[in-house]
Amino acid sequence: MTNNKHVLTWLDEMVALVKPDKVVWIDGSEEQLKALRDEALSTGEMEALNQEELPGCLLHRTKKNDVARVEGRTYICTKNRDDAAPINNWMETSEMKAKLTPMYDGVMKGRTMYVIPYCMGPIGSPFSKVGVELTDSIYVVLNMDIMTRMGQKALDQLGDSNDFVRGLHSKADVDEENRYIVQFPEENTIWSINSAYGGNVLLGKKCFALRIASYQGFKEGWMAEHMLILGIEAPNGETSYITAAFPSACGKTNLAMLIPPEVYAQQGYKVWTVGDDIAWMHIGEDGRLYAINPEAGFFGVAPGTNAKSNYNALASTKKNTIFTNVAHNLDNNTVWWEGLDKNPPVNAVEWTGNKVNGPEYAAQGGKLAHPNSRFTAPAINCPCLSKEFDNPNGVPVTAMVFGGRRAKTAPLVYQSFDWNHGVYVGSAMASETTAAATGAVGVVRRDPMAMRPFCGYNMGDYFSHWLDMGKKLGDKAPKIFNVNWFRTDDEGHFIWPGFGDNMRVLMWILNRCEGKVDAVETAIGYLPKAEDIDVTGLEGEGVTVDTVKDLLTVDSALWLEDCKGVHELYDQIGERVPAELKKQLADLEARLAK
Ligand code: GTP
Ligand code: SPV
Ligand code: MN
Repeated sequence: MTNNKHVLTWLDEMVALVKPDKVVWIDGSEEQLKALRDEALSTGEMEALNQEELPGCLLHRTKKNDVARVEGRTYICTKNRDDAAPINNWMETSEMKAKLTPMYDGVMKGRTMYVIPYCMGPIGSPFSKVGVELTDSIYVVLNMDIMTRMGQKALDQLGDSNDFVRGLHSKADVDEENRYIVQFPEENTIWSINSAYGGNVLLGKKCFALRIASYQGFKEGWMAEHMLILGIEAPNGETSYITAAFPSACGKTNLAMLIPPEVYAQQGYKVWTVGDDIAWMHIGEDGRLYAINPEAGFFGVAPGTNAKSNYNALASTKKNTIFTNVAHNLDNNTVWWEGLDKNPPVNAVEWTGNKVNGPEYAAQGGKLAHPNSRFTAPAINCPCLSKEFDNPNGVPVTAMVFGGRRAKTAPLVYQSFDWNHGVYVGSAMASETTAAATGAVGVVRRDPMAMRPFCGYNMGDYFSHWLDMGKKLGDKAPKIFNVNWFRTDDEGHFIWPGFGDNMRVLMWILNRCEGKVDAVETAIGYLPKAEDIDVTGLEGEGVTVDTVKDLLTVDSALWLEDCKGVHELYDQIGERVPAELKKQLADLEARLAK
């Protein structure tokens, strides 16, 4: 399929290491994919679902010990410690290779190795980059087919170039004690072993498009961010684009596909999805920042997805989708998860593979689907997919938004004073942890720019890179905002209705960017006047201007306490934290103390 000697030489080396019985090049043809699906069905790796209701859809269950990213076993390996540590797990490059090489030695004996050439970003885009993933998992091949532009076209894009990411994955024994997800950014290389789940093994996604790409962006002057990209089309036909960074399972897919509330739909506003998880951003010829989505599909959280909360996401999963760790509804051979509807199937197989009576099981507090169960859906299925999805130049970014789950501190929305202050706001992000990674759920942790698990180099250098990008962009830089959909009342209920209604906040953001609306200058940034967030149509849900006022309150004592957490983070990152950000923090504390 290729004469690229860099690819072939590396492949020979890896084959000699893992010693597969057979090597199969993935060309991306439907014929080859069909044969692989049939094979996975025959071995039970996949189950076919109701082909009338869910044509082309498959169900997969992972091992119980392999259901999420494993941050504790994810490493960034560089020659020098300070180039990756201390936020990342670090090990010196050759030391890690020496540790893993015996684990890979002969690991594919008796197995087939699939060679997957794939392209992150539209084929033909100057901003796209190619990777090759070697894997012993058909599940990986079928998911990569949905998530990336895969096969011969990726090799054509690469040509003779040596600029490709070398990914080696083996599920091995799916042994969690020997699970490693390792990035070598200085060598464009990823080694993943002993997992067969999502972000650990679909190497184009977090491993390449964020960890390796963030380092490439640092070296080459662009940005790889954990951000959705959406367009809001005004009644006059003009579309403005917003990118937003929220930590895992904090609402990117939902926001990217939101359905405008009646008050905006009536006027002719439309929302278009460009991406739901990752944005690669470059400065364009006109000096503005342009974003592409490097992915071709959505690896979305299933629980909570329903026709009301996210119609577009649900619609995206109706054909050619792979479901992982959801419940199997045996009554009609479809799938179910918590929050799809209120009726768990009576005749069900829960996500670990046991037959259960759904309603009884749920009544006892059992979860039929794993909280981090996911769908892998082709982007082309999405009813609101932007017509710019394949635009090789990307879309111009008007506003950037940061956000997380904060029960108390952060207001519904505020705007940073300027780019550098906005970088501070991103660096100070914190969120309650979710099921997207293994470990405790609901603990507040600092997650700068939602990149804590995904930054492929020193976080201090990463902050400097953000500040540098702002210098280059000058007055063409996007405006930076912070949002929080997750404030709770005294009973722990979310106060803001969220989902589609988040558009009300996005409209304030765009109005600010267009200079159409005033704001109140406060210690933390510019806050909206409550009446400038349109709540028309929310009366039924008890949301009024007073609710918005409540959501916009800022408790200085809580904020000063929170600043301590930022100090701790900066201390932990150490000397590479830019002086500018330390000054921003000191200035904020001074304003709050007044
Ligand atoms: P990753 O794929 O892990 O990066 O997650 P994500 O950021 O795309 O999050 P997603 O949109 O899948 O949402 C995760 C969870 O947050 C789901 O359970 C949603 O129902 C919930 N959620 C999303 N948006 C909102 C919102 O506006 N309000 C509330 N209360 N919950 C939300
Ligand atoms: C996330 O955790 O941010 C995800 C899912 O998007 S995974 O691909 O597993 O990283
Ligand atoms: Mn994500």
